[in-house]
Amino acid sequence: MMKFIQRKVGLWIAAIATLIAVGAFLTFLSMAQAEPDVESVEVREYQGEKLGSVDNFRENSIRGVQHIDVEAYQLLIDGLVAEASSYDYAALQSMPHTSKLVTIHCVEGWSVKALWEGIALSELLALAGPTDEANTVIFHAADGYTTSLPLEYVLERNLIIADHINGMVLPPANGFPFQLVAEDKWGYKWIRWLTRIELSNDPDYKGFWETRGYNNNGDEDGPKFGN
Ligand SMILES: Nc1nc2c(c(=O)[nH]1)N[C@H]1C(S)=C(S)[C@@H](COP(=O)(O)O)O[C@H]1N2
Ligand SMILES: [Mo]
Repeated sequence: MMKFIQRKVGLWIAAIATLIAVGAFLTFLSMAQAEPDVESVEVREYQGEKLGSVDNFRENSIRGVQHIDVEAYQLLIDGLVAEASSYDYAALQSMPHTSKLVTIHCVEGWSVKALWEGIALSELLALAGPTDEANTVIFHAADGYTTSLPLEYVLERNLIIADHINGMVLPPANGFPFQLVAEDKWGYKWIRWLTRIELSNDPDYKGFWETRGYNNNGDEDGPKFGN
């Protein structure tokens, strides 16, 4: 009798051990076969240069992080242009992209060096055709934020609107779907959650922080306040 029970227990243990082994093997197989999710892995070094991280940004948005519905998203280009136009996210993704290593400096004292990838504004503006009077680009965002830059600066420096940072799709906190990479300008010129690019003939237009005392040129090596 004792022997019989021992044999039965032994068989059960063998069966359970087999099940566990098979389970572990199947789990291993599925993990080994899973495609690595490239888009969610942040690049932290580029051509030998250390990059900052999306975790280094300090969230100080005027209305908190915006969550944009990519299906409904439209980027409007209007104002002093030959033809106003708007593009959905898929159309913008199919446009040529370029990369730039640029550091963003906030007037509050922090900075982050990152690899930005996106669409050259010169491309988008060429499609719209700014009129001869246009000299200023006013940017509008989903949270009501605005800022502006001289058209000449935008074209000469070949500014991009980024949809990727450090090899990842821009996270919501960083302005998904697009953040302006306003190189050499203070962080308040780097508008996030961009929805509209308006061509204007008003070089004195002042955006959200500019109307609250921040310098309208916004040059990193210039004054932070006043004009
Ligand atoms: N739409 C929008 N864009 C914005 C802002 C904002 O509040 N709303 N803040 C600006 C400021 S002051 C900075 S420094 C940069 C980066 O801000 P973050 O650190 O909160 O990402 O985004 C800029 N773009
Ligand atoms: Mo800022």
